[in-house]
Amino acid sequence: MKIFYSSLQKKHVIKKEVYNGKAHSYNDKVSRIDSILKAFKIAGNYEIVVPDILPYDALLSVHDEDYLKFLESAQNLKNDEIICPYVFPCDNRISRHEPFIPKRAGYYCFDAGTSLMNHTWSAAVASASAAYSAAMHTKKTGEATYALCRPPGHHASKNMFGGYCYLNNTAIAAKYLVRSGNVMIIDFDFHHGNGTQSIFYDSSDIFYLSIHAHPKIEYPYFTGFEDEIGIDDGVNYNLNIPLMPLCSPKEYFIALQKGIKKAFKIMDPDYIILSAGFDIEAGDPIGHFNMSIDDFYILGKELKLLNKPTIILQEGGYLVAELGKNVESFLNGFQS
Ligand code: SP5
Ligand code: ZN
Repeated sequence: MKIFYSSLQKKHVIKKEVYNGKAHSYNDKVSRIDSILKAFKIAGNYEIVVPDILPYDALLSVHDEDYLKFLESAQNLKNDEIICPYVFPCDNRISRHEPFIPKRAGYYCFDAGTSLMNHTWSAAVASASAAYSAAMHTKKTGEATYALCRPPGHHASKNMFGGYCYLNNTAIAAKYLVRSGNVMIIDFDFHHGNGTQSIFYDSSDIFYLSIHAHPKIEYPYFTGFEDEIGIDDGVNYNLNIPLMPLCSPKEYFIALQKGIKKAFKIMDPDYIILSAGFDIEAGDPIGHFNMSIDDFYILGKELKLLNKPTIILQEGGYLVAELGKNVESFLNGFQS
């Protein structure tokens, strides 16, 4: 299988995230990439492809231009300088951003746990480029592809970053593919993909199915409830399946199959994009779904049975020591 990845993605390095008023070690560590690459190397049957930088129009197909310009402007930060938003314009969302100051970064952000540094832009663009190249390859050949997207994407909306996400890699790939057919996104990250949902909430050519921890208990808290079904043309093209933290893999697979069955009654897609979050792994520091390495093999196998051209995009997964093995087990199941 072809793996799309660029070493530029490693240059985004954030040390801390704020949670409950305290600084914790940042979960989206660079070592996540090393863990995944190491597992591919050991397995031997993966070919790493460095993506070309995607066209700017691909970014504009999802994100607002002023938001992109803002992210890009963080390139001017000094080494070791970060922007960590902490004031958010909730009642009255006016940017007042001429001249833009870092203290107003909350205009383009929804959580205080995600920061910017000078290489965030180039790393995020490289990550989105991996997704875009993977989508191009799958479209051309029908072969399944995997993009090692880091930073991840599914929390980023058209004009806000958060949840370690800046550019919505899945949405960018979906916008590219939808020009030649219907797209179903299946998001199995532990957290609800609020960004992806909002981008396609009124669309009927891109179906969003997400199975995730219940937002009444887990991040992102405000979205991911069952009653969020889409609006306008998009009604019934958004399907959220929230599960209780600590649910068993058995319950997880039953819920997933139910969701897939329901989704396929509404749309028979030409492409599937997997927002593949491995923070459903047992022992993940911020995810609590208890999936074992063998469960990931089964998950890969079940998704393969849908028998569609599939693009697999990395989202979360923070148990660095096991992450690579779990990703490889999933891809192995997918190719079985
Ligand atoms: C892509 C993705 O998986 N993003 C997840 C973002 C979750 N951010 C909030 C996590 C808060 C967890 N804090 C735990 C600190 C105690 N060790
Ligand atoms: Zn997650």
